[in-house]
Amino acid sequence: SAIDKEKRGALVVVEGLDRAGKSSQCELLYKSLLGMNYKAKYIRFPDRSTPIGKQIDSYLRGDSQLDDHSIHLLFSANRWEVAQSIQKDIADGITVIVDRYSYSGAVYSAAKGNPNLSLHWAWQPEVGLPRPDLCLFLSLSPEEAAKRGGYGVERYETDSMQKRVRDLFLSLLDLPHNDEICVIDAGQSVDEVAQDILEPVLECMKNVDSIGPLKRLG
Ligand code: NYM
Ligand code: MG
Repeated sequence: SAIDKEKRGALVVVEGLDRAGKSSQCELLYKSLLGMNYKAKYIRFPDRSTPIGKQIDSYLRGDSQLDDHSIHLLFSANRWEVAQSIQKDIADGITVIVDRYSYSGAVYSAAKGNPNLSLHWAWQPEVGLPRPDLCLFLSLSPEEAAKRGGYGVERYETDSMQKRVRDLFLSLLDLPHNDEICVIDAGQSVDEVAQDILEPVLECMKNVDSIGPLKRLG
């Protein structure tokens, strides 16, 4: 049977620029896994429902101003507040699909160009969080992104910011310890992208035993 009580779940993160199609693809992946009788959950960051998430939401909408470091740490705290429940779900055999994670956290803050907020600084609060077994980066060229209609009205949704975010995302892919990152061409049709995502996810779920227990971000 697809459900194996011995097996832990997999921690699968979907990352990418705004408009790359992350949320639609997470939804499709979640439904596919349930349809195959796997135990799965779909969560997203920022989780705007918690008190910290409400502060983040207000900041993103432009209703409040915060120091770049403060908002950065709130985004990270918003992950730490569910870290234990993620670990529990994984141990209970549930595959957890995460829409944005520490990679967004580090690159969006570093992309602001604050000279006191480097990518290195931005990564530090993420150290120790559950480490994804697989990170799918939905890669979209700036040209393809531009075809997908206008941005929303939130902070960071500008061409110059997205370009810097894209460059920083790509630089993260080069890091030697990031071998769990898989680049997906998000410029394809919805079905093609879904297929390209499902394959490595099923492979990862099959192999979690050989990966061993859930690791932590270093
Ligand atoms: N964002 C998201 C960050 O700046 N840091 C983070 O840690 C996370 C998780 O929030 N433009 C930014 C990226 C997005 C914005 O996310 C809202 P979404 O997925 O569009 O709701
Ligand atoms: Mg967005």
